[in-house]
Amino acid sequence: MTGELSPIDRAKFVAAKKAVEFIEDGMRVGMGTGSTAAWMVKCLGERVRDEGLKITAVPTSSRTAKQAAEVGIKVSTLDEAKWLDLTIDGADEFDADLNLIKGGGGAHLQEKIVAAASDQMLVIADASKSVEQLGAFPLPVEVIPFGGQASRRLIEEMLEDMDVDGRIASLRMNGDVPFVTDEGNHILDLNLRRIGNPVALSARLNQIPGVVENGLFIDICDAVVIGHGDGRCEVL
Ligand code: ABF
Repeated sequence: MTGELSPIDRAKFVAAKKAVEFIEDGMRVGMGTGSTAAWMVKCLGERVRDEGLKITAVPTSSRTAKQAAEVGIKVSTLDEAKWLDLTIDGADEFDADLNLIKGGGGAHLQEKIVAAASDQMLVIADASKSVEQLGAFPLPVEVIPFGGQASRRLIEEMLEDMDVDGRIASLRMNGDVPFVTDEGNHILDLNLRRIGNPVALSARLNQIPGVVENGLFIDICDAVVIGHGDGRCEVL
């Protein structure tokens, strides 16, 4: 299945394959979203099929639920599973403290709920996602559509007080219309360039009415499996 992989896909694949080795029979597992997580779903599907691995699997998006069904993984809801042993998900950026930016795929709300309801969260990523300081990747913020312009203004005003280098919030589009999340909300992408204090920023964002959840994952991730284009992987 990996014969002609590009270096970037090989990096994602080896990270995903390594992470799936941590899954044991009977575990309740959260399945992330994105192209790296898609490799994880594929590898997990193989273990279910070839080894008869029995798991309770909870997807973090409609996309992942669909892919899971395609590879023969029966999915449950988080409410059915109640609590999870392990969640494996991708990220847009991670730093040395294992803080993350997520949400480039627009699924960070469900991803954060699922990760927070897990004993352990394992991130899988290629090495390009490693950063000294978070913020080069635009920070996704999920907002309810009602009063979206006012929420955007309040966010930009709040950013004046924050230790960041950029302060522009852009409504994510899908062609000519706003991008809509699985929960029916919109996404504002904050072009911050550098986030000096992710803890403070995350708290301030989530205090703004209309903000549902931001893409900063602070103290949620337990380890990162980093894949490299030559097939090596390491655990941070
Ligand atoms: C999800 O997928 C998101 O939270 C993150 O934004 C994205 C990473 O995507 P990819 O693995 O395609 O880079 O985990």
